[in-house]
Amino acid sequence: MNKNKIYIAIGILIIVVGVFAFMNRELVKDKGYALDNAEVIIKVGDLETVLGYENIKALEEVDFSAILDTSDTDPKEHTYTGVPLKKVIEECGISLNGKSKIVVRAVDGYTVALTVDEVLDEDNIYLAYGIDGKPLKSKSQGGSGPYQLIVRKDQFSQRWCKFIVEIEVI
Ligand SMILES: Nc1nc2c(c(=O)[nH]1)N[C@H]1C(S)=C(S)[C@@H](COP(=O)(O)O)O[C@H]1N2
Ligand SMILES: [Mo]
Repeated sequence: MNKNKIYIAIGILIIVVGVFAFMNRELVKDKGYALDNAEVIIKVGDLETVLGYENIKALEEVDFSAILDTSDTDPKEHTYTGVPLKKVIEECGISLNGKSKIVVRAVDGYTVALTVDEVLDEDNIYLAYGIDGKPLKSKSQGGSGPYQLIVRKDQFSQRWCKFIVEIEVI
């Protein structure tokens, strides 16, 4: 048996193990931060724009307070991080002029409809990706993100659409 062949085989094995270790490191990083490949589809007619976390974060990031009140928890104020929903729509070159509603859809089929007036209202409707200084985790990680609609004026949080996948302007 040629000794060189053994060395070459060992060398290849070391490289393969190294590559897998590197890939795994990337996966582990994703687990801690769901936002890395979090995308939202913005739809108007046949036109679809896909926005990633970097596109959204760059719009007009703000921290704001909102009171989460669910059927099985007492009202609790949180600090959310996100961007006004109207900025997200504008970013896609969509004008709300003459439109009738904005429909927000989630991965579990949950759907929330908003009027144009509500979306244009100051300081009410946000696309959030952070809560109390931490990223919103995805559904599979036990969170309400990576994106959640926050309607500050909605007293019982029932329109705070979790796990958003698509926003359609109609
Ligand atoms: N995608 C999705 N979003 C949702 C819901 C849901 O079932 N699915 N429930 C709503 C309701 S009724 C409440 S009170 C808030 C908070 O829900 P939580 O109790 O799961 O935090 O999310 C809202 N958004
Ligand atoms: Mo609820």
